[in-house]
Amino acid sequence: MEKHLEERALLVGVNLNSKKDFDIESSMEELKELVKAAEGTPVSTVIQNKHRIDATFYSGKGKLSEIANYCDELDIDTVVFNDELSGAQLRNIEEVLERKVIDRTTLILDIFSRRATTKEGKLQVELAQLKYRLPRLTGLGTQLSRLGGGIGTRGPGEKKLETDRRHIESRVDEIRKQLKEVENVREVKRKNRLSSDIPIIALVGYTNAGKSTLFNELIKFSSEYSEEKDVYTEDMLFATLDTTLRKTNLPNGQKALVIDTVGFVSKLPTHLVAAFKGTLEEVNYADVLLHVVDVTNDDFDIQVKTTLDILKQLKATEKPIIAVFNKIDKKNSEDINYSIEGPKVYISAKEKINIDKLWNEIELALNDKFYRSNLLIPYADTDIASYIFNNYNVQKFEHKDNGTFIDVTLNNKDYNKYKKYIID
Ligand SMILES: Nc1nc2c(ncn2[C@@H]2O[C@H](COP(=O)(O)OP(=O)(O)OP(=O)(O)O)[C@@H](O)[C@H]2O)c(=O)[nH]1
Ligand SMILES: [Mg+2]
Repeated sequence: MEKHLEERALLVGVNLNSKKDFDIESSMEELKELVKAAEGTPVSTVIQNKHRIDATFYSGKGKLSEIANYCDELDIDTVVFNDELSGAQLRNIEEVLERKVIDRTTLILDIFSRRATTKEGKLQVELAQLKYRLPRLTGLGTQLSRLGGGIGTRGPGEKKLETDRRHIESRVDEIRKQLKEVENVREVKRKNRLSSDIPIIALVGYTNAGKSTLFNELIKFSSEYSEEKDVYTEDMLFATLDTTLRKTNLPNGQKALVIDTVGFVSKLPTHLVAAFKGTLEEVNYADVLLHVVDVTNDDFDIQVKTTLDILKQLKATEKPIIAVFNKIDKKNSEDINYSIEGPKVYISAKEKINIDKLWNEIELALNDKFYRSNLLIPYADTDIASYIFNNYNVQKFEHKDNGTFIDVTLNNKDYNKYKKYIID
């Protein structure tokens, strides 16, 4: 029973004036982008200054009747709140506004649900959605009976939600079991990867920073590269969600793996972080993290903090992290005075500026792991020669009288292991 094809959204935020967070305008601007990413139409924005969030109505009750009037005037379908709402808040607000009410968490979950393409991704989002809905069943009850479609209605079917808690709980168990299986497969793959000792480079950062664009640039160095290996890039929040892993080569010839990961956002729902733990934990197995930052965003400093906070939650801040200030085709690097720990590089992934400098930093970060070596492997040890051929990009080789000569850059472990074959 939709009146129009578009879903017209009114955005509501409370300004708490806390200094460490995004200022309210930027936060609402981001909410607008999130609504667009969920294919809604942001029509207008309401901001209320308050000392704290109202436990009953989120904004004040007076403000809410004002919002109800706007809704009529502007022909609003859906009211989107900039924070997570409790079941009681949802119910109360909906009673006053008499239309669909969703919060920031539902919006993000909805976008994830649209973007997930792998079985694992889909299960993870559904798990997060169910965990979000479980304590809000009563709040959502009234709303769901009137829901037509659109944002927030994807994922677990509404019929399922109307049934009791137990039904949801058993679905949660079922998903957990299925996820466990997927995780086991992932674990096996991961073990294989780690045992081969090929270094792993993981891209992390705020959504829309340019991770996937850089990823596509970095994998071009693989001898096996073809365009269909590229991942999707778009000027849109959460363009890519599923983790992608591809082979590449460092300038020194060493093989490496690059991982593109899901982008972060402020107020990333905790259930989502928990549900995506399996995917996000990939960063823990990386040898170096490239923290991609969009310097054209006025709030990139807060985006950096948000990203580092989430990495801390994942216990991934012990890794070497290279700060990659991206999009310098649009901004002078001299104008970016931001101090950050560890190495940093200014690049443009899109215009391919300073990619070589980035590679240098990557090699440096992995440095203690690599040694250019000339080996002479006797024919009695051909299994070792074939191990090296299978796992490294050999620079040069020659079959000599007394064995195979190989010129190769070895990692630390193999260098120590095969020291006895090294010749000058
Ligand atoms: N001007 C400019 N734009 C860039 C650069 N790198 C990426 N972009 C653009 O930024 C937008 C986002 O790029 P993506 O690579 O999709 O970003 P992402 O970090 O993967 O984003 P999500 O997958 O949505 O988290 C796209 O429109 C890119 O074309 C750059 O160096 N300069
Ligand atoms: Mg991406």
